[in-house]
Amino acid sequence: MQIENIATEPYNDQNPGTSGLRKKVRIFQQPGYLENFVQSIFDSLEGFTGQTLVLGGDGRYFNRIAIQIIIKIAAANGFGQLIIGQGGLLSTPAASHIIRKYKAFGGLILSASHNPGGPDEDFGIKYNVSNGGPAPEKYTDAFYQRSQIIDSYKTAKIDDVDLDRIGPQQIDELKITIIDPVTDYAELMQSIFNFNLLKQSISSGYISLLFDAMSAITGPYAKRILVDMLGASPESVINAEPLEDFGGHHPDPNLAHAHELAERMFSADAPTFGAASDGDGDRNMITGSNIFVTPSDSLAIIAANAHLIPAYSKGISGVARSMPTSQAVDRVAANYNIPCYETPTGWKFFGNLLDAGKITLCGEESFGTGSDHVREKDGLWAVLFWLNLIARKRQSVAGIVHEHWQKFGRDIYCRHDYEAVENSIANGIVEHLRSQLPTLLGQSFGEYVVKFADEFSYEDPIDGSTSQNQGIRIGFENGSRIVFRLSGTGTVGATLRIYIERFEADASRHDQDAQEALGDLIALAEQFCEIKKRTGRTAPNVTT
Ligand code: VG1
Ligand code: CO
Repeated sequence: MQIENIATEPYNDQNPGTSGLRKKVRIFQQPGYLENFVQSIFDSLEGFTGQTLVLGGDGRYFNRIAIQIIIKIAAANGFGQLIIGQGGLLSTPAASHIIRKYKAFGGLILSASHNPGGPDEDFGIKYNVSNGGPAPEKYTDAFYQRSQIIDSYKTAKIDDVDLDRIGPQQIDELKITIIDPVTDYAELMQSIFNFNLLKQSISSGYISLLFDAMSAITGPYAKRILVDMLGASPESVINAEPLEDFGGHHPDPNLAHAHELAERMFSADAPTFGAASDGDGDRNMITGSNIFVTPSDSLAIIAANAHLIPAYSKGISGVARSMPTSQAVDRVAANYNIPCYETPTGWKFFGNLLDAGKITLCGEESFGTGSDHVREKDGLWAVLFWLNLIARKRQSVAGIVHEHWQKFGRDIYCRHDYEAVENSIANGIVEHLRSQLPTLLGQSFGEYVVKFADEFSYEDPIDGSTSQNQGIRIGFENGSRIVFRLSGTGTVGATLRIYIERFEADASRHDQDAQEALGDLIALAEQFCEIKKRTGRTAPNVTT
């Protein structure tokens, strides 16, 4: 194999965010841009000579081109085997599973997840380590450091690889194995859930379902698992064909973006269960006939009922949630007497807890839920979990949710996103919030008395690593909270996220609309951050 050393100039913006490096496609298309970042990753790693690298993406625009580039760089850097999903496709949770199952050294996942795709939209790349999870910050920091001084990358002079022919191919000392992207993952799901019970519940008509793949990666996974294996009708999976531009939509599973699903689920002849996933298949939105389950509630309900699912029948060791996720799961943990960890936003912070067996389940308010079966959040896993729960409990989604609130109370919750805010304004807002923190303690705002006001920092209980500035929190004596954070996944300006929650114990008040029930806290949030005042906007871009 002939290897070339290509001279290159560093780019100064290759700092990975919450979940890998995300930029506009046109930025990735600059000469050497992708090459520099991939070589910076390999330069920061040790011991991979002859080892296996997993490679796949969500199929968005630039995926196939990027994969051919990466194959050549990986070959030149001495990997022994590349395992690649057919057509260059792998969902994020499937990639995590394949890294673990085939004991790979790591993997590169090409995705900008819920961000739109296409020539004028977003692309992304993320490195996952040998446990199958996103590289922790000490790795991503090293990649960035290296990218700032890189002066050459290595590439192998080999032909493009046929990504569509399943099976092994040998190129000199490098083995390339193209695998079906779905098979291993489907087997894993079958080992976790009661597929026989699900088949019966679907064929008898007890469960009718609708899954929106949003023209993204989960289409082939949902068709194989829900239709072929569990017997759902082919029409129950919509937008099932992965498209390079996701049909021009945001592949983001929420009521605003999954509107086709939302309309059906809130109509008179709604199916019993509806769900959607995102661009790379790690997020999930759960709905039932005329009900939407917030991701924070979904995590709590999953934790409370895990013993009903075959893989978790012996119980769960503990749970974790990201800081802005509601405290609903904390109540379940306290009730079951198991630990509950609070981590910064991003799945990379769950890896150590999962590896150490401290937690079995974890989740985020941003439509992410998962367990120790992989080291990523997993959209279809959450869908199957809910289906298994409905079948096992013989209850509707609404029935399950209301029963949960009866027992634990309801943490009424919402998130407001202000997208593409000018960076200077966004930074000004953060500075303004920061400046108020020292004086807020003990102050009263109507019925709300400030109990704590700080910037969240985290010390990993397993390796002792610390992460600062992970969001501004204002907590009140009655358990309510307002959290402010800037997004680390956007590609245009800054996105301010405002997370608001209040606990309601009184079951007669559980049916309130969240925006109304949180009205006074929403107003208080504006008083603290002044986003409307400073931007002239009148409403958030997205409310979830
Ligand atoms: C967002 C979510 C975060 C999630 C991340 C990656 O990050 O808030 O909870 O882990 O996206 O999800 P941020 O920094 O924009 O708030 V995915 O499905 O886009 O990889
Ligand atoms: Co995603």
